[in-house]
Amino acid sequence: MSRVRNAALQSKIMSAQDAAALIPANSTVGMSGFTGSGYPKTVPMALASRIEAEHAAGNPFKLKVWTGASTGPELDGALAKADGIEFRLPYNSDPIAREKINKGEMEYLDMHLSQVAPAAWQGFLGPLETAVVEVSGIREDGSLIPSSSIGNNKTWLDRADRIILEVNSWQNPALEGMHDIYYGTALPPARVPIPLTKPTDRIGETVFRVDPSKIVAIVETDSPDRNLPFAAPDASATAIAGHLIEFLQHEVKLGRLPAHLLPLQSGVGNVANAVLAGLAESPFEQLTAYTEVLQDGMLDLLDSGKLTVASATAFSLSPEAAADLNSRMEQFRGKIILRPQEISNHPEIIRRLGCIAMNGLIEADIYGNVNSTHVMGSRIQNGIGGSGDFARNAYISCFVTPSTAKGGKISAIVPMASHVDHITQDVQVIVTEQGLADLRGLSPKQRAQVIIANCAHPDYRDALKDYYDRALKGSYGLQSPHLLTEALSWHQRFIETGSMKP
Ligand code: 0RQ
Repeated sequence: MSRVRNAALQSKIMSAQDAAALIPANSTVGMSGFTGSGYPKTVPMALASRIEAEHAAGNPFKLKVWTGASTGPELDGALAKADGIEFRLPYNSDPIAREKINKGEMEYLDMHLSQVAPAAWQGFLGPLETAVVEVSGIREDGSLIPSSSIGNNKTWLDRADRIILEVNSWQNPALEGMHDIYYGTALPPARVPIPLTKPTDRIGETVFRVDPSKIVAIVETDSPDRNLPFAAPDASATAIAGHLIEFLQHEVKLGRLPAHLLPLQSGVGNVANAVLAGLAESPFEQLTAYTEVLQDGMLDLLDSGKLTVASATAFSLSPEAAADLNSRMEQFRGKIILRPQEISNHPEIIRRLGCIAMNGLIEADIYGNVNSTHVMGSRIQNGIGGSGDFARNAYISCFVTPSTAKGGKISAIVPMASHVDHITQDVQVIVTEQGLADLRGLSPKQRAQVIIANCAHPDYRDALKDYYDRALKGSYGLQSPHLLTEALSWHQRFIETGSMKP
């Protein structure tokens, strides 16, 4: 049976090629998709072919592409390969697009994920000509059943001049009812409190409302979300998880955290996923999550009953976990709520709920400034994603990382961060496999000592201590001592020699 249950809309069903032909050249497209789930799969591929043909004919054709977060190879990969993206926001992890950005061939605006929808409404991002959104079905009344991510879809559907829908029958119909689309956001001065006080609260509707006259095409698909597998937790990730869990247990013992903790937020990446695997082995029970993405580790926690409920905006699953979830969606229905990213990441709610934030990092400096995005200060890795939304507003903001990268050639703890996403005030706990630095209540110089002693790798610890000791003598000021001619020399050495080691 067709997933397009509205009789009038059935007349809009067409091929991906015909749908892609409706997208104006050199315009802005708002695509669905968040961390490899719920992104359109056939229209972007057809669009990429069209762009290649236009380029071959000598015609300029580049798009501004807005999404929820990262998508998949059929979207970012295909469009970037076709040189079809002039400007991209707000978060990317596609390797082809990353390369184009780092070669200066694509403009990339890396935004806090909670701020994208408001910025679109405020008009700061310019007009949105077309929305291309994957849904898992269209109901008889024309309302849309969301797919495996919500992201910015509500905003794209509301703001775009025209809408192209991909109705993906690969997605389990049991997704229906899992979503909570809040229609109460407004611009100041009409903004009101968001009535969400527990991760389990439902404050909206299970479907998207849409103006049917704006729907110009519907493409039926049957394609899996294509996400990358997670690396199995190694000894380093397991040690990081161990330190963090010991810290949380200690906080409970001191009465600074409730026995069932506070709603957990866990970021993207292998290390964050490993921490979740560690929680599955921990004595904690009846946990909750108010987070952005549900990774394999979150599903395992839900499965084991350790986690009672998880609120997020998207799944971010390995292919195996995605297939497993898809085959057992009913079992998870009462335990998962997917919301728009402006709600999953809303500072007001994160602060109210008191989330425990756990995110990855590229590097941290001895004062606890964190770089989550730029390798050697200039090469984008992924983007800030939701880490800033959570880090600034969390009850406790933790960052997790191996103490070295690239086989030990790079220290994740450096004298001065080569780029800063999270200022020292937003960073309360740093964990590496070496140990944990609890920075709460510490001044910059106190922080430096704890970070160097607890988090740095032994190969780099003495050099960091030496730098800090000399900075104490030679710095212009002694609040956050630095030797400016030397502060970024480790990065320069890596660029020149392939290693930060002297
Ligand atoms: O590179 O893939 O070439 O091997 O970064 O590193 O150690 O596997 O760690 O997967 O946990 O990712 C910060 C990137 C960590 C991620 C980051 C290289 C390393 C490897 C991955 P390779 P690991 P993870 C909510 C939260 C920002 C967004 C965020 C991230 C690759 O956590 O993108 O937190 N965070 N969102 O070699 C050079 C260093 C490096 C380095 C790591 N110091 N120098 N390369 N790498 N450290 C979710 C969303 O917002 C959607």
